[in-house]
Amino acid sequence: MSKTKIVVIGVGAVGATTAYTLLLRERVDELVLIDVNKDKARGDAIDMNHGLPFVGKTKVWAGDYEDCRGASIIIITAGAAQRPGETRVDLLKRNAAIFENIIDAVLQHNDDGILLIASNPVDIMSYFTWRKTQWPVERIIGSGTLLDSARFRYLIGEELGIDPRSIHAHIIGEHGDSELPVWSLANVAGTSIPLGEEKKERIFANTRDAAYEIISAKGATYYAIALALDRICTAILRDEGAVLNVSTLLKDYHGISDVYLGVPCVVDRSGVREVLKLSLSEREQRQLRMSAEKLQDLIRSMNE
Ligand code: 6V0
Repeated sequence: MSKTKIVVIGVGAVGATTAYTLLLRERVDELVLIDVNKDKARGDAIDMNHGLPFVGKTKVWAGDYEDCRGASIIIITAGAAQRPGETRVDLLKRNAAIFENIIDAVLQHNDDGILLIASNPVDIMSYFTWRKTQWPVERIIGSGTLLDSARFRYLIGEELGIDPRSIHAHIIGEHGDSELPVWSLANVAGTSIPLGEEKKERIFANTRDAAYEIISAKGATYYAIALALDRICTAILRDEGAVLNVSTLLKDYHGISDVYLGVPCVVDRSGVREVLKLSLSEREQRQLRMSAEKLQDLIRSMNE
């Protein structure tokens, strides 16, 4: 049987925690860590290797771009982290330059893997990556609003005293300030969520602003995003057909095209196999279009 390999590019808070999560859950045979800061990648690889007597047999090493050869998934978490008070879009210019170099280097050694993007602003970075690689769109996936939806489900679950895994609720759109909650379809076992408008507004505000709160408290967010990235990798590696709110290219989605946004997608070995079209209310459709327009304006302004 051929070995499964995942490469993590950018071994900072998110990259290292993601690699550690993949290691703990024994997802792959080979795990490669790449960072411009080679000492950090080397140190993390040694540290993780010392834990191997306590977990399964994963080979972990600090590598270089040639190690992308044969990788099923290449996760990019490289880039500048969001500064306190900085919006995700302020990060755009700093991260776009970093991405140019990384993608060029990956393309020299891999042309059939799946690129999973987490660096912010994730929808724009994913769109750039798709444009630059010219790979089939299903193989360029952004982590999208999977983390936001998890936060949303957790907060609803807390309010109702119900396990968040039993809450079906979606955050869609930009992973960022213009994202929106799809309250019209939120449910527990098909029953609508019994919460008043005020509580719903508070839950959504806490979801949308969670990153700001965590960053001002401890400088970065990494545990939940690592679990979200692990979830996407697992759906791919096990060919699950799982429905996950990842960022993908929209084509006439409620009139929106040519932009990456987080929406429910069927994820399997091929990547994003299918985009699911939610029956949104008029208001939600309007909000989603505004989210798309915000990102499209930004993309345009970057090209000027
Ligand atoms: P960090 O801890 O500063 O790590 C970034 C890493 O990238 C560092 O180790 C850098 O050395 C490395 N790096 C920088 N340039 C390069 C390069 N050219 N090649 C290789 N490595 C490089 O940041 P952190 O891990 O906290 O965040 C990483 C990215 O993830 C940021 O853009 C965050 O905004 C983003 N996040 C995205 C989330 C999501 O839901 N998609 C959630 C949390 C953070």
